[in-house]
Parts: sequence; structure tokens; C-alpha cells
Amino acid sequence: MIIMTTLKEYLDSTGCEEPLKDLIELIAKQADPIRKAFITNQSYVDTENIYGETQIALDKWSDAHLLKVLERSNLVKAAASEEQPDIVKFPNAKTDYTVTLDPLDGSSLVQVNLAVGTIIGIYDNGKIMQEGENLRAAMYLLYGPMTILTLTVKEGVHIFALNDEKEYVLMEKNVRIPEGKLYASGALKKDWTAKHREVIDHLEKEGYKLRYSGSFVADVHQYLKYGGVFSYPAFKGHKNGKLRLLFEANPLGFIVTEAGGRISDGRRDILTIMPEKIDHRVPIYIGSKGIIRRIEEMFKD
Ligand code: AHM
Ligand code: MG
Repeated sequence: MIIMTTLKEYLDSTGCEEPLKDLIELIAKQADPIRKAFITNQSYVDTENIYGETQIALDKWSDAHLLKVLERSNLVKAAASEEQPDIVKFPNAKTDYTVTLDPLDGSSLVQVNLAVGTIIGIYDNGKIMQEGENLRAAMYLLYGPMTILTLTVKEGVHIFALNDEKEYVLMEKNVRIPEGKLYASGALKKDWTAKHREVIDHLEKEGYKLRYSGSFVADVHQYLKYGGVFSYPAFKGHKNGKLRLLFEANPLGFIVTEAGGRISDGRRDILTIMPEKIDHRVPIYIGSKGIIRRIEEMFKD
């Protein structure tokens, strides 16, 4: 007989306090309604988010859905979402948890049936604006051929798969990122900085193979499993790159770091950066420890 560990059983085996377990399970449960909405909420709408990007209905739906669930739980004091211009406060909360969310990362890929996901960061000190290293837990839901949950409560990184009974079952325990040879870079090549070109030239010379999907969460998942370095660098007119510190870099950087990898802006560990504003952006190099260290050395030269 195969003994399966469910998400609940795993959480019960950790040092997590009860409300944190409840919060993680509650968020994990939302994969089902979000995934169902892919079928019904496909159309584009012509409104823009605070970054001036066209939002599709699914982004808005997932954002509204998750915020509603968090508010009703009374488990969250405040939340910051990539789709909201300001921090959202929940005065009825009975805890000090705050949550950052990218409700549907890589959403443009829903139209072409590629993997997208929900990225979550959880703090336990009542604050949102703080360094990523203070995270209490981080997780992402990835909607690919399977729905999976990758989670850390600072006791290793574990991957769960949603089964037909709508139960998360432990698929991979204590994931460690290998020193693999994949690479990716966002932004147009003609707009890269000289330093970033140097980094990419080095990777290509060393035999790193290109893998880039357009969904940060799906890409990071691949790098977590196979190793290498995913980057979205500073580029012409955008010295801080494209991706956001609070919603994308910190939770995924926290998970990769807990799995033995690193996240850097080329000069420093991203998890030590104090956000200056809610939509703070940051150039990103995330992946295996050895290659990120090498990239930081190249930035120093
Ligand atoms: P989004 O949150 O609006 O989907 O934007 C973030 C996405 C990341 O998932 C992905 O890595 C990046 O934007 C892709 O950008 P580009 O289209 O410039 O390659
Ligand atoms: Mg995103």
C-alpha cells in the first residue's frame, strides 16, 4: 500500500501555528475555482492595471476572488496584490498575517494554453513593506498539465499535486535546486546592458540551453527542478527591469533560496532589499547558487 501525505498531514508535522496552517490550506483550495475560471473568463477587457498593461478578465477575476476569500477568512490583516494600486486592509482580522499576491502570473499565456500560476508571500508581523527575508511562508500554485503547489514554511521546499479528490498529495519532498545548465533572459536583446550581454555570452559559451516561457512562475518552477539561471534584467529605459519585488521576486526568491539556490539583482541578494513602493521593480537573476555567485562576480568586474 502506498502511503500518501496530504497537505494537511504535512502542515501538522511542521512547527506552523494553527492559523497559518488554515491560511495556507485556504489559499491552496482556491486553485480549483481559479482553474475553472479559465474556461469561463477568457475574454480580454480594455482596462489597464497600475502598470499600464492591459488586464484580461481572468486577472481581475482571480484578484477579486482571492481578496474576497482572504477578507472573509479573518486570517489576514492586510494584502497587497499586483492588480491593486494600494495595500488592502482587512480590519476584522484576528491575526497579524499579511499576504502579497500575484493572482495570475503569466496570464497572457492562458490564451495559448501554457502554464500560469498564483504567487503568494505570507508575513506574520502585520507589515507588507519589508524585506523578503522576513517572509514566514511562500507558495505558488501552478496550473499546468497538473495543478501543483510548491510551499515553504521555512522547513524545506515541498511540492504537492492536486488529485481527483481535490486533495493535495505530497509529490516531492525537500526539493534542492541542482547546478543545472538552463538559462533565460527577458527583454529585447538590443535593449540589454553591456553587463547583461556579457553574462548571457558567458552562459552560451558554457553550454547553457535557452528555456523561456513568458510565465515567471512556470519558468522558476522549471529552474527549481533543473537548475541554471532565469533572468529578467535591467534594460534600456527600465533600469529596474520588469518584474516586481513584492509580488514576484520575493516569494519565488524565498522558495528558491530555501531550496539551496539564490536570487540576486546582480549586486545583492534581492531578499535584503527594502521596498520603496508597492510596485517596486527589480532586475532578477534567480537559480542555482554557483552560477548566481559567478554572475555577481561578473557584475563586480
Ligand atoms: P504579468 O504578471 O503581467 O503576467 O507579467 C509578468 C510576466 C512574467 O510572468 C514573465 O516572466 C514576464 O512577464 C514576461 O515578460 P515578456 O513578455 O517581456 O517576456
Ligand atoms: Mg506577474
